[in-house]
Amino acid sequence: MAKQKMLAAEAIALLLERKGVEHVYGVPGAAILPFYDAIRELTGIKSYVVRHEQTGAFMADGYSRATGKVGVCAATSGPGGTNLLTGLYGAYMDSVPMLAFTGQVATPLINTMSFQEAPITEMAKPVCKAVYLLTEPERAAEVVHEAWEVATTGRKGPVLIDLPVDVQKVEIEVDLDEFVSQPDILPEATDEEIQQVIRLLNAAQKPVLLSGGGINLANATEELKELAETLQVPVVTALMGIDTFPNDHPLFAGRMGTMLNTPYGNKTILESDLIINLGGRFGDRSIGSVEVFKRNAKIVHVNLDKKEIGKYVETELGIAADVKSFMVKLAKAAKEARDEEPAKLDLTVERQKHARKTDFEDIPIKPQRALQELREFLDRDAFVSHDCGISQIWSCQLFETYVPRSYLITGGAGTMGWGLGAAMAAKLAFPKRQSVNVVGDGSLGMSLQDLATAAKFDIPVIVFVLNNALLGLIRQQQNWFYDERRISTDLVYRNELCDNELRGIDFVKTAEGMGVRGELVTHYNDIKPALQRAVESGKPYLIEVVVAPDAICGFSNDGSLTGIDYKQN
Ligand SMILES: Cc1ncc(C[n+]2csc(CCOP(=O)(O)OP(=O)(O)O)c2C)c(N)n1
Ligand SMILES: [Mg+2]
Repeated sequence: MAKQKMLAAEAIALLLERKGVEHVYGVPGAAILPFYDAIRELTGIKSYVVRHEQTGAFMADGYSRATGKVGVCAATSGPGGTNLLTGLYGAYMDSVPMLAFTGQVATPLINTMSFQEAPITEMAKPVCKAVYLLTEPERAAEVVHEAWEVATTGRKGPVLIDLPVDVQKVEIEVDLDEFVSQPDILPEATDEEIQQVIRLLNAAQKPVLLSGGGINLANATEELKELAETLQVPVVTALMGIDTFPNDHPLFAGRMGTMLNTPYGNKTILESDLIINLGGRFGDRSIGSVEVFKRNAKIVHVNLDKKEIGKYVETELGIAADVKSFMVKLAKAAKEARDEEPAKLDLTVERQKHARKTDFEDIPIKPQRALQELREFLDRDAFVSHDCGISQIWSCQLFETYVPRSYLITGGAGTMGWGLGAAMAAKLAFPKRQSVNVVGDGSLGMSLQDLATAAKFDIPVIVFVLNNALLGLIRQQQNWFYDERRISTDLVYRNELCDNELRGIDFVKTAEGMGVRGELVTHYNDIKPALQRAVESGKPYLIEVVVAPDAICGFSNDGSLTGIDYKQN
């Protein structure tokens, strides 16, 4: 097609639509209005106004994690943009491809401390894969195209594009056909590397595959299953790989971590003599003390980003390559190298033998029991999103997953307030699947305003609040590591309108004030009926579960994989 005349903002909006963008999440302001106007006038992209830009970024992030596509958020200049920063940081930590558009003051006002001017590209740079300040209007489409390529190729990540308001309004001539994405060509493991892995596997008594977040990012869960079944080797998942392998598969051994673990997952790692890390990064919260984790085991580390290899853990063999093609090649080479099929391994009985207890009958309800009821009720492919806290840790210890990209979690950042936005975006992308935000009361306090977004756009998410009226995780740390010296972790308060000893905020009343139905649950037998009503309503729904404030979560108290008392419940 020939060049056409349009505003720079129009070129951006049209190009986003061509690239398949369906939604923009954000809050407009004067400096980003040309962008919003073009979205409205020229595209079928649906704009969701949120009640805090941070939620917009969390929605873009959650959309991307759930779909594998690029989530897009937008904000105005100054505080609008700075409100996106936590969201960008969380996406960067977990290598999530997303685009953030910010308005900027008019070019002549930049660097004059003018109204709502913030140096957003400089502020966002350390937490983005790339940042752009659009100064030449005729490059608008080119810059967006480049940003898209950067976000989606190699190790993925968020990209911010700052758009001065005057630049958005300049008429340019552009041919949008020039900006078509090309397939990403990734480095592949060499034949020699594959043979080295085969030799290490042959020499090992107890090899294990450790699955990280890169397996989801590479859409390689089928290849992982194929590889594990070919080798008949146990699979342990790291935090970001939690939903990369069906948790009822005979080869599933569990989860590894200092907090976010299952007993059998850690045991399998600690007894292994060869750990093949597939697309993970040996996060410190996963491995804890390197000496305890590594012992005498040999390590193979496959990661697209060679900066990750050998960063914390000494590695016998580091392979900077695409994990998907690596697994395909390794499975093929393993089949060729052997004379007979390996014996079939079934870890189901062992896994169940080591499982943590969940069927508590205490009142107030133990969080473990609440999560058991939730898992039993939900469909296998339901989305569950998380914030940060002891509720999140319990979920990571107990809540089984079966379907890739269904377990949404802010892994590297651990951001309170993240899960509601993520759950809403997943539900928008997959309206037929259930979508639940499992959230603590403290964390919901950081996203609460966006229940109004769920109500306004009629997004039938379920908000499952585990209310212990505490910053529970921090309280447990005060109890354990600071001799019970408690400060600023109690969320209860009293006055003539509010006297909820075990609840702090009355979330049911609060939700109803925003047009979201709510129910209070104090007995575990009432959880499933409440969930049933939530699903049948077809509306956003909040279930406030009052949980025991003194329930203790077993996680590492010395920072190592062995420093865990699994009986502590
Ligand atoms: C934005 C943010 N601020 C502070 C923290 C530190 N932090 C981690 S967990 C936690 C308590 C969370 O409380 P709640 O959501 O009620 O969960 P609980 O631990 O009680 O289950 C805090 C304050 C954080 N992770 N994120
Ligand atoms: Mg709490």
